[in-house]
Amino acid sequence: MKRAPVHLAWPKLAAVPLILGVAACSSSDEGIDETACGDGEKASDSYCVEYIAGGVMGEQVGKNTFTLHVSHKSDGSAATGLALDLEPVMYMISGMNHSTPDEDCVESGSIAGDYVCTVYYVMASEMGGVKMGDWELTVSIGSESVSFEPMVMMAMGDTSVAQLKGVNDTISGMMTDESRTYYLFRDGMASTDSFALFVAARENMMSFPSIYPGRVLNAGTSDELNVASVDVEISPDGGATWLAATDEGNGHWRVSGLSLSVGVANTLYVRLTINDETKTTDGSATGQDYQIFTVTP
Ligand SMILES: [Cu+2]
Repeated sequence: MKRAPVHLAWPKLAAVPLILGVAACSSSDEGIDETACGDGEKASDSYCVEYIAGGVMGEQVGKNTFTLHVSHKSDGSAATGLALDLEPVMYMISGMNHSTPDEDCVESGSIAGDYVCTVYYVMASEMGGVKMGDWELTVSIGSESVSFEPMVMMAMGDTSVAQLKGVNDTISGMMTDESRTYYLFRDGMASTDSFALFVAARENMMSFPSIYPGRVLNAGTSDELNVASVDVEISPDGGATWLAATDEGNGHWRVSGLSLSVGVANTLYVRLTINDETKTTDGSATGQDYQIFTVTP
């Protein structure tokens, strides 16, 4: 057997400092360099950001509350008093990229550097094993930002989100006008007495503002809608009686006085009326003018 030439089997003397240089660099990435962030943290110029999922199930379609822990890259200390801005975008396989509603982040009153954030996902990363696209969640801190790639699962069990559509309430579509879409998200767990919703609308593919009286949608465009009145109503008895939900601010609505059965799936009808137009499931005037939620207190 022929021996390999020495210069191929062993590094030349001149290559040794280069190899040592690489080795020194990788050891600094493992903790000696104090300006690096830890495993699983995302780094911006000044900060390290850790994403702490809100539940063991990870992210799902519907309401997701999670924590971002922010520390100073320079010394690892908790970074307090920051304003964090969220921008979720789904890059669809189909090419139809879009955002989803969110409520940004609120600084924790108990743990320094923790910020509690809420995103309402309208779509799963994959459905029934078929990939729909990839979510990217960009967190901006001043002029700096980091991005996470949450895997959003389909929701199981109780209804997490449903849509209703405008009838004469339309926005400009790619070809023709289309019904404005409203999203009704289950807002936390129901009790036997009360059930809460977060209501948002789609202004365009990248803007999903919450809905409450005084909100102006698509301001300054031909699609502008001044939301003067909002009625969110819930029927626990198949539409025989309707209970008005209370406006809790910023798109949060809660109905009380329900008598739901604990531990079993109850059926609630949910109706949305804006400026005296009741939204329907298909945007037609004769369409079903409520959505059905399965709720297990
Ligand atoms: Cu999507």
